[in-house]
Amino acid sequence: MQMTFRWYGEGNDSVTLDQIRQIPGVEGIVWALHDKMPGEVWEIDEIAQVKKQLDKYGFNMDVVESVNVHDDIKTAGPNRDLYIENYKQTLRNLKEFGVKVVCYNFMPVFDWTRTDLFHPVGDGSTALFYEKDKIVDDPEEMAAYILKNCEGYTMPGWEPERMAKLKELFAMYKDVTKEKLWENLKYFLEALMPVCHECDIKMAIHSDDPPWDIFGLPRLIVDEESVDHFVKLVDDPYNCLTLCSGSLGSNPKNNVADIVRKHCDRIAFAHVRNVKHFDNGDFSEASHRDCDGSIGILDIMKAYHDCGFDGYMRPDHGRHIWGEKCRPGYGLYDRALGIMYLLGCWDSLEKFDK
Ligand code: DNO
Repeated sequence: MQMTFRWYGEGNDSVTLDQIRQIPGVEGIVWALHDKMPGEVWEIDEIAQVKKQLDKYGFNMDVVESVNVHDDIKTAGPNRDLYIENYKQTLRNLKEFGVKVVCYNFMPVFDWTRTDLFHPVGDGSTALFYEKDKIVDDPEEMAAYILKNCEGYTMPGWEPERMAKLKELFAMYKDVTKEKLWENLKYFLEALMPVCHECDIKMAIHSDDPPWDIFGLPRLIVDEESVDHFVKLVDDPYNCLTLCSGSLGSNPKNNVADIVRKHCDRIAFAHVRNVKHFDNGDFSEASHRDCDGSIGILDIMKAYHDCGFDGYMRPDHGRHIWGEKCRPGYGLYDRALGIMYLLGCWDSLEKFDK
């Protein structure tokens, strides 16, 4: 297992590479060109700039999160083949810098969704929170809330340019049923696989967050059955998963450790975080410590270890602690504590659980 840390880029993150270097065990930076709109080619000189920044601190750039997928690809729109060609070119350009894994998602319109980005946890810290009853029928209100409360940062998937066209986006998805979305995903991946082989880059789909339909939009990667379906849909070692414990784990019926055991060979990238469930279906994000949430972080870490997981891992969203001002879920302090917890589990397993 190789530990990594997500960083949004110079001038786009409250956290610096110099700080990340001081967290024990971080080998790679999970990065992206965040000013690129879905569908645009990532150019060599743009990637080279990030490489230069990371080289200075000795970090690798093996994992990209995310190269976002254009809505025309998700909806089989008129320009999907053009955007797929652009995606292939981006993969070829990333290969020049040794990138090994590209994380992406296939969620319609929105990326991850929460109703409160700074919800008091009770100990003076705040965390991302999902109140089920708030996600009913007004996506515009949700988008306005997210744009207003993201501390001035652009949240991937919630780009103001896209949110301004929400009605058009919803219209594009009007006839996209779950079956159609699966078909469009298959078409996209089948087109990419030869290039993935050529470039030795794994495509790693992120689990849908939350793992159920929202605002009437279908979501695919939501439970064990859908993960089974996904790996068979395009049965290729380069068609992989970014298995996000917190996303899948938001549904109390999902046993994430079981999914890890079943599909470990297809997990290229592991996001590990904890979630606390409430009886009414709401959930709050929690510290990475097992007993602070409901999803069994220790079981998950043991499952990865038992399977000999040799992919990339990162702590996921943290709480906002010690008064830190940062991107929602992406401060320094709680994610650094998260890493220490995950590495503590891993080191113990390595030593005592051979
Ligand atoms: C949330 C992230 C997601 C993820 C994308 C991948 O914090 O895990 O936004 O990066 O869904 O495309």
